[in-house]
Amino acid sequence: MAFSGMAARAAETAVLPFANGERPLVQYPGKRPLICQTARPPQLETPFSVFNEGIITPNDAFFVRYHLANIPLDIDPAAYRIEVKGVVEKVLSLSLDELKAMHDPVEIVAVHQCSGNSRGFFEPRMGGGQSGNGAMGNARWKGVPLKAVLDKAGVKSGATHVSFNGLDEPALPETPDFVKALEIDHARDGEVMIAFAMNGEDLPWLNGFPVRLVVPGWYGTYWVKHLTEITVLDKPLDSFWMKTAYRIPDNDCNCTEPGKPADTTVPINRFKVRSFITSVTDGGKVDADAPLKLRGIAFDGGSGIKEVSVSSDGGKTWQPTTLSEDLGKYSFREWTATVKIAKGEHELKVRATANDGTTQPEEQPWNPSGYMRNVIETTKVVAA
Ligand SMILES: Nc1nc2c(c(=O)[nH]1)N[C@H]1C(S)=C(S)[C@@H](COP(=O)(O)O)O[C@H]1N2
Ligand SMILES: [Mo]
Repeated sequence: MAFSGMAARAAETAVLPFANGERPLVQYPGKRPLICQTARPPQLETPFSVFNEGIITPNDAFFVRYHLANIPLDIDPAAYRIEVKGVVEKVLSLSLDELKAMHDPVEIVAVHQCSGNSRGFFEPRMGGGQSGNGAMGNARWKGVPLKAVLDKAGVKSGATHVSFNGLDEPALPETPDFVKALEIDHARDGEVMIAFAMNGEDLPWLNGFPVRLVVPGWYGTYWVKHLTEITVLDKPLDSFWMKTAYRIPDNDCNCTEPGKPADTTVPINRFKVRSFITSVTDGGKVDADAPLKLRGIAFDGGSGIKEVSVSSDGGKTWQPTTLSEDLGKYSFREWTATVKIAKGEHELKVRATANDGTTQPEEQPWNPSGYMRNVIETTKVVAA
């Protein structure tokens, strides 16, 4: 199967709500027009209005992120193999059929989110993709538990980590290949999955066809696409993408003073709790003195959403919202509320609390890479 790798440029431009936020809309095969961050490799962001359409993000609207310019353009599913090697009893080379036959398929609804989702909102700004809030999505993933594959290979004692590599390769020899690792217990928790389907269809090409890793509750950097190599290790992975990139300050706020490097860092891990209003856009006009229905989404790193509150007076007072159907602790959770506001300008705010007791900060702590943004969001509206 071949993928053209070419995008058509849509007529419109998207404007993300921060300085230098103009982006072309581009349409790749299998995708609707999406916000283009970079073309080579493709880095596409979901227009935020998509999150108001439903709790599941459609495959053709799902965001795309790659690091290396040479993305796979030709994949033969019949010849595709996943190698399982390293500190194992038996090296495996699995075809897609063998993978699927290994275990009854499991399904999980889980949010996938780039570490740098919302980076463009940080003040002061930092380098890296200047994303709005669309480097995230929620899908129903179907696949085989990674544990079943590791058990089949037989993990030897002394194993500490498992690394994951996909088909994409650096264009230049000096660029390090994109390889990521999880600790062995995490890899064998039964939830980490080798997914072959998303929302009832094959994975879209740009989201990792034919198989990708799904690491529920963890930032997207671990969700390796076009997965072909699984290596069981007896020491941490020595890779640029683990030892230098995708690390966060090792302190309670995972933050530093702007411009100051962290004393010590750790690999990025679980999502911080977030929530958004999706039914009203910033700067929108609403009716004064009439019931205003609000709707939005919330999620966290896997404890599940306990409650979501909204404020229509800039955070002075808060009222509870109603949570809709629970699709599982890793999924977006829809919330709704009705507020009434007088004529004039108002700041709507939304704040989620997770079952683990964590909630969102009023001020966004800063970190040098612009990861893990989760400040209480503010949506300004004018009631007339
Ligand atoms: N093979 C491969 N897998 C990858 C990456 C990559 O560059 N190559 N990027 C990672 C990062 S940082 C993110 S945020 C997600 C993006 O997944 P998506 O393109 O399906 O949205 O893929 C992850 N898996
Ligand atoms: Mo990412």
